[in-house]
Amino acid sequence: REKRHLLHMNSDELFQRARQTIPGGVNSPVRAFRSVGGTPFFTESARGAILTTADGKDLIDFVCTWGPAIHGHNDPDIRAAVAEALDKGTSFGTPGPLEVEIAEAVVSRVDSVEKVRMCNSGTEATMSAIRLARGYTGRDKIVKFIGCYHGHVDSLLVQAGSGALTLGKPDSAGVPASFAAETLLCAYNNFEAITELFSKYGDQIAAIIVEPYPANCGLILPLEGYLAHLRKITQEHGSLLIFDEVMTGFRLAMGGVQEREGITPDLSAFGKVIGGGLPVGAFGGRAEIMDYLAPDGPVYQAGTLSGNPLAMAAGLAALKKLDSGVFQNLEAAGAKISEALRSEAKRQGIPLTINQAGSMFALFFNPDPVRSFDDVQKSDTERFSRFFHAAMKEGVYLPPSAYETCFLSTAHDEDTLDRAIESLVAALRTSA
Ligand code: KE4
Repeated sequence: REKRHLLHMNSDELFQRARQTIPGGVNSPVRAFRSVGGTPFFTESARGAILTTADGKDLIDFVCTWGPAIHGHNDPDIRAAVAEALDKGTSFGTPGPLEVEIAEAVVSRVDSVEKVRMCNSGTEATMSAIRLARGYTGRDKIVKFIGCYHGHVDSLLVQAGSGALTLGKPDSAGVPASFAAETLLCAYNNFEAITELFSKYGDQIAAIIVEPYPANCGLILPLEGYLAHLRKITQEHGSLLIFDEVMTGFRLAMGGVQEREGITPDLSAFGKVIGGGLPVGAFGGRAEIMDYLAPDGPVYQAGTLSGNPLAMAAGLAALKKLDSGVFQNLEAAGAKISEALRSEAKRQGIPLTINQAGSMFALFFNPDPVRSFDDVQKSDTERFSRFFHAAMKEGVYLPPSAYETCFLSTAHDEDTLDRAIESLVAALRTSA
């Protein structure tokens, strides 16, 4: 009776109930709608580009579960692959053939990756990558950029983006000052600042970790030559360059941003798409560095469910469905919706800047170009909140924070996109 009852509650009832046993009523802060206000809706089911809420509403989804659903929700091929794996059991705690298959699938798609290790989230991937960089170089300092978010790793929750930024507390409680002291902060897209940082600390810096296209403070694109500058300066000082491609990997190109920009990082972190909707993270790079990992090397890293067959089956199915046509279609869809909204905002005299790359785009209520975290901060987040709720009324679910990025999937077909554009244009007008 209890369970049946839960399934028939509406979102408000579920949220009140959830808050009694789950902190904030959510299992991840950004889902709580704190930054846009109101109470979150609960999702009952999802298919293609549509989320069906516990209130029986269908929403066109531009969050795509924060990236994984590049083929849309409930993709039949991914579902079939998981069902097939399920028949054989769920987790063996021993190596299995699917792990070899997905490792080879990653290595064959990302030039900079010679060896890769699976884990269970993007956070584990970045946490492991920085531990490996410290073990490999024997150095302690890590450089991250203000506004970038790499998961809830203690030493990276310093001036982080995403939920940390949304909550207005970029630095998390519970992180000892001694941990944060090993993290050096820098402004993204500022050539001099990173050069100066390295001239001061270069020989202590194990690595730079960077979202090559920062997507946890809205979406920011690199200035011409900036990523090459990071590559050069790390090489000059014997530090590693870690690309956090948890969001962009296998989404913005088969080989992610490193393929788009022609930059070879030393290590990369992956997640989201590579799990096909199940919990997966991964990190990889040159064999010479990856071989420092236990059991061969001195850097310990582990995970009970790392490489579990269900998640590997989902991830493999998602990777196998990716081809150049998918990326071309997603690029065209991203450009189409961005262009449509830019021209409508212009027509309505609304100060709206949209940064877009492939199937990712971010909306800033800001009359000027947004190329740095400082520019992001000048955007009107209050207006974003009004727009978010107006879009919801029109049946479109945008990320519930101005510090996130919108995602498209291959399920956002022509008709869905046109309906979404119509709704968002109406929402621009009603939220003026
Ligand atoms: P997870 O541990 O949440 O799987 O991945 C952490 C992570 C690492 N690196 C980047 C670039 C990321 O964007 C993320 C997670 N992204 C957020 C969305 N901004 C996940 C959503 C959430 O926190 O609920």
